[in-house]
Amino acid sequence: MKRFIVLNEGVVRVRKFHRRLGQSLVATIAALTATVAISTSASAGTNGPTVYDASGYKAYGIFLSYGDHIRVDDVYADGKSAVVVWNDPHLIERHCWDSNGSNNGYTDCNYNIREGDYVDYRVCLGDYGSGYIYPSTCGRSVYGYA
Ligand SMILES: [Ca+2]
Ligand SMILES: [Ca+2]
Repeated sequence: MKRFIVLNEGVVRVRKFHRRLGQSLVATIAALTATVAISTSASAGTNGPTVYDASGYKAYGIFLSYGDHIRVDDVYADGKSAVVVWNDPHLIERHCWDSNGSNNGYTDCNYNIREGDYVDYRVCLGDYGSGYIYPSTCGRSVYGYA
């Protein structure tokens, strides 16, 4: 406002200033809108909780919104692998397996999911070779937002 008063000396300068002010306001609003849009989608990203298989101690998984990672960890030596079963927003079932043995750290699956998309997932036990997942071993479904 102070700057406006200082520039309010000649009509031409004021007009120029108004034009510039208009442009900068448009630019500012555009920038603010972009910021809001970015922060909205960024804040929409929400990690999901850690989930366990039905037994509660043989496998666990998690969804991390930053970078769209799903982690799965086989923590029980029983010849079965751990697998996070998740659905993308098109309800296509996808799998993230820890098939390299138990108790040796999680396996990270790196996806690229559209910002704000809903991801629901659960962790189960299965046979990686055949791809068979034992339905009764699946824990509860939870969700996060990419
Ligand atoms: Ca296992
Ligand atoms: Ca493993």
